[in-house]
Amino acid sequence: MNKVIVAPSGGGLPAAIGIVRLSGADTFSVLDRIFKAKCRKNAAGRQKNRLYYGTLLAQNGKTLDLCMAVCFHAPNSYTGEDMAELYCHGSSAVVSAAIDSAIDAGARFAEPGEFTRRAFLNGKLDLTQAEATADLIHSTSLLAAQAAASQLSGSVRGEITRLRGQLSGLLAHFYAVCDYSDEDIEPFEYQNAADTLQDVALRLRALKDGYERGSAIKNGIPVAVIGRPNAGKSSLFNALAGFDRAIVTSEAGTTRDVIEEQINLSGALFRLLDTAGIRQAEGLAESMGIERSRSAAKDAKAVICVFDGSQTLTEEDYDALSLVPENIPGCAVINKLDLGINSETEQKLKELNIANIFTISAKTGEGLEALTKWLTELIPSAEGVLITSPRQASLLSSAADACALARQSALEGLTADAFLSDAERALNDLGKITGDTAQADIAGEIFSRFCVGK
Ligand SMILES: Nc1nc2c(ncn2[C@@H]2O[C@H](COP(=O)(O)OP(=O)(O)OP(=O)(O)O)[C@@H](O)[C@H]2O)c(=O)[nH]1
Ligand SMILES: [Mg+2]
Repeated sequence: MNKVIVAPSGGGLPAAIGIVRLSGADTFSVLDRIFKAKCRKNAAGRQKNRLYYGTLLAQNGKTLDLCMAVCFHAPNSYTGEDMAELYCHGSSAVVSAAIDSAIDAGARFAEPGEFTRRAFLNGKLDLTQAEATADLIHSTSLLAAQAAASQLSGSVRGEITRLRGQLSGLLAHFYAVCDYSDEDIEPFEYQNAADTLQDVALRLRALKDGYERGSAIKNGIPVAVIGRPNAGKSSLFNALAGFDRAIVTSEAGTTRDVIEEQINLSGALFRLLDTAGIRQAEGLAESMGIERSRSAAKDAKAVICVFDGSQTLTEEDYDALSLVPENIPGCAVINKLDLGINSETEQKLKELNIANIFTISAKTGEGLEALTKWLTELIPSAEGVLITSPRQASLLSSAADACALARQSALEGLTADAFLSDAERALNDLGKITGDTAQADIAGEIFSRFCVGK
């Protein structure tokens, strides 16, 4: 029998409300020792899923708080066990004393993710939904939250279960033909099997391909701001961030390191990266900084190359431009519009056939709207079943590869062993995604990423 666990489940304290959560077979007796409902009924006598007002008692029996409590009865609770939640006044003293009281009454402090682990073990959710729960808690943009919510409601689970069904149906048919060859069973056609494996592999690869979109939605879209010193990179970075995050001075070479700030645009998270100006470095720190600018441009999903529009172009400007990778979206920003734009600079940049050129003033904010609009166009589509977990993406790849090998064996008429072992490996990989065949250590790794109380 699972011991009762207790943990704070609300956010940072102080807050209006502090939440304490209990789960385990003896939850209601622990609750009865620490919470006395005003209606005088004990937990078992009260209605399920209903809030009751009452008195919360400290370890010494004195009144600690006047609060609300609710009981959820197994199996209709988050964990699938008997559960209770206390809604106290959100003081850290009250919440920690409430937990001490519960521990004194027989509970123990929960480990990180232990409530969700119990939910998983009780079949309330699978590993994709457990991962989605963690994603939802940590989401910092509307789109990330919606992607996690879709997975939590079973989008990945449903798709994987369907594909597993196709594979297991195939294998069951194969075994049935082998084991009961004298029965009246439809013959096993390798060509049909190869077609099914092809369908499954294609779908698995499509899901895996969505990981890049999913990961950008979950973790944010990294956008590097590069350019020669004094072009106004940090000024633009600050204007987009909405506050003076990076130091701006009239000295060339002010920014020495990559500075990151997260911004939300149209419900999506962007990770803006301000960088050191590109030029012949004057010292070790600057040259290391410039190396980091190069890496930031290389690893970003989009690059904004900033030019001082009031000046003529220099070699350094061309060096900066050469750092924009060809395979990702890039744009040129002609800055310092308020000082008047040098027509030669503008002309030369236009002649370079850069697809997106924006003329702005980081100082006055003029022209920023068009640049922001360009950024929002980088937001990947969140349509369809979106994979956001690297663990799931790698298992999808491995399962797709195994399906392709099984298909090849089926088509080439190799031994049944070769076909079987690959098809079973694919099935096993898909089982690991949902947790049906996950080893304890994988599940452990997932739940350790949770906060206490979830
Ligand atoms: N008038 C005007 N000045 C600007 C504008 N943008 C930046 N500046 C000025 O240009 C100078 C350099 O700006 P920064 O934002 O520090 O330039 P940077 O590209 O980050 O420079 P480094 O960090 O040295 O590479 C500062 O004096 C800014 O005030 C602008 O739109 N208009
Ligand atoms: Mg700077």
